[in-house]
Amino acid sequence: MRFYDWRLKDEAFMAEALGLAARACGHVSPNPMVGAVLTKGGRIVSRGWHRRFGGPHAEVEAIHAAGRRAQGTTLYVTMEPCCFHGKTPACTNAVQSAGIERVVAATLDPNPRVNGRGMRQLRDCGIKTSVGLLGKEARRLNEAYFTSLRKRRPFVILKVAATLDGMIADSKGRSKWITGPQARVVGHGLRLCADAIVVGVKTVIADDPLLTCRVKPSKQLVRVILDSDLATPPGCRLLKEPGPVLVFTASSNAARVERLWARGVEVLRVGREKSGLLKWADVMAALHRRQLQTVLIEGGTTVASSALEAGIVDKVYVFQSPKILGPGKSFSFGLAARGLGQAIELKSVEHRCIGPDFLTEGYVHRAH
Ligand code: AOF
Ligand code: ZN
Repeated sequence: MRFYDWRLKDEAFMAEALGLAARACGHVSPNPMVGAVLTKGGRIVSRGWHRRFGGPHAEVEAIHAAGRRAQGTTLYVTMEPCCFHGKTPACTNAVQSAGIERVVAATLDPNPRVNGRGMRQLRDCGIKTSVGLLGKEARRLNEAYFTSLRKRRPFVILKVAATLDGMIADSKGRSKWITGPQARVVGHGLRLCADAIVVGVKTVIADDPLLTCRVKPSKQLVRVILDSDLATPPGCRLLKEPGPVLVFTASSNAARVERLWARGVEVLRVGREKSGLLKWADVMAALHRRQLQTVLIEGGTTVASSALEAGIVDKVYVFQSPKILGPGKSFSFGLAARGLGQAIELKSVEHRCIGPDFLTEGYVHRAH
């Protein structure tokens, strides 16, 4: 019974650390979100989290907040302390000099410069260690970081706002507005946690979107347009908005490239599939090289269905409004016909009601 009590406390402290870590969503990439809690005698002494890229790490924040009270504490941290000097000094040294007695980490750090060495170093200097408490939750929180380091590609989220019959626009291409304002706010929140947002040129022409993150505290995403023939209008609104824009193309039309360069756009050439569409693998490789870990695809039809068909989507968010539209543009229109046995079946599915709308969230590939 006593053991059971401790286990519950352990979990509560780690859950607290995970909550702290999540506060940094959108502000630390390509670093992971990390939270830390120092405890003594079953009580929290101090808290910390990695707040911004280049800033102090979670453990250091917690140690700093505790001051001399860090002596003899247990550290609950959502990822193994780092053991190398990057932009900031190694956390293992800080943990050791603060006199921390025990370190409980939710996961190891997949960064090859750490990857178990942090915990080993702590053990070697007599600190009690354990790894794995709420590990699944911690891996899920940093799913983009783990995917980027382990699979050497970005973590890809597809976001769709559709009617009950799966339409993302009417037959004339109009998509404003399918879901209600509350669902749109949640959809916008996805941009906060993303590093890049991807749309097709048809969406740029039809909707003239800004593709910015307008929830607070806001941040700049890299805006990406897939534009085989360089049809992006140089006068479109998103080019007037500050922040990086990447245009992927298969065209070598120098005049069009220069017109976009003049607007501060970076134009990158990639290969074409037999279908004529740009090669997703090339696009993903380029985004990975830029350390963009979370890539949010916002459609339309060609982009959404070709991404699903290419198997590059990790997670899907479908916001569904209770409307039946009849023939329009369905987000899966470009998928090859398949039998029910071959349908793309989401895993670890969660559902939420948002005002009158309904959100289905799930993973295309095996979840954590
Ligand atoms: C930790 N605690 O809070 C975070 C860690 O350049 P730096 O010094 O900021 O180091 C970045 C690396 O540190 C990052 O790639 C990852 O391996 C680790 N992140 N480690 O001990 C933290 N954010
Ligand atoms: Zn560190």
